[in-house]
Amino acid sequence: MTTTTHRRTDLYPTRTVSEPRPQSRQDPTVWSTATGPLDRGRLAQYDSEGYLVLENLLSPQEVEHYLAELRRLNEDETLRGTERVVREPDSDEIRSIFEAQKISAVFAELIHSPRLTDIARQVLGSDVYVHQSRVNYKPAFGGAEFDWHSDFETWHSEDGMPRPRAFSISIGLTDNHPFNGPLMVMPGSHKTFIPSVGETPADYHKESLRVHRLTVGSVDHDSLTRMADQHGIQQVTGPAGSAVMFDCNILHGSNGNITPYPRSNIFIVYNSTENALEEPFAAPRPRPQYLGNRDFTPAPR
Ligand code: 6CS
Ligand code: FE
Repeated sequence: MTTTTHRRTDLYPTRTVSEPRPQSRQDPTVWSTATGPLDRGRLAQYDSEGYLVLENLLSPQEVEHYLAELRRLNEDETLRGTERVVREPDSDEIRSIFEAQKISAVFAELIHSPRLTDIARQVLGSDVYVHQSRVNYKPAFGGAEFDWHSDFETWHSEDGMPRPRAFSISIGLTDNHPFNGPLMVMPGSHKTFIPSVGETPADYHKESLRVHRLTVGSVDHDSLTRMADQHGIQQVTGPAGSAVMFDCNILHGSNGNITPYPRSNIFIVYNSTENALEEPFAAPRPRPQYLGNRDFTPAPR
């Protein structure tokens, strides 16, 4: 009797490799030429740079509405002890709250609104669903940095996302100044996949979401230096209500916040329903639902 061990194809091997040898992205950034909320020029810019600023996505009234909800969640004692809430590494302040669409009807309405999902369907060329959402508070007087990384490297390794057919929209609920830890990206870096060296420990997310320095899933310094030299580093700033969409594989990070001004954003990750999660490509078991959604029901149109 012959046994065939079915070994699936891993297009982006990482954490199981002995050295961080960069590879070219094997997939498009923009998956369709369909018309939609973004015109051809903006689509071309997003394809080339890997990110795009969406000015005034929210009106000042909407910003107030969502900021009030942000404050309500911050005060919600029932939430504080749950695994969805990640604290700052150096204080008891909240760093992130995950799966906002499940714990807040107010944010669920925004996260599922066609104003966002129409962009996602246009760029990803299919129906979409929410892979992950989080509110990152980056509080005043000490909100910690987020080390350089590729989201896709984590979502591929730990959530089983096959291809980079997903992107995030980060919406500023407070002003993102140059000085209070705004997102930084390396424009164009999304077209290179840089593997990380080092096996994923069990339940790694219990550590990785709140540390100053990533141990596993980090980008080695030689690769970071080469990519920064090649692509540059762009700070993404803007008033509350503005947003930025960025590809799942673009190298990004953000500095800490020692100013009196919080940098609080809501991040929403849309994945193509044709890129549904499988078993992790480099982790002992899938991460919990609130980090890697496994209900692939398409977002309503
Ligand atoms: O592990 C994750 O899914 C999260 N970690 C980072 C640093 N960015 C993406 C996501 O929020
Ligand atoms: Fe990230």
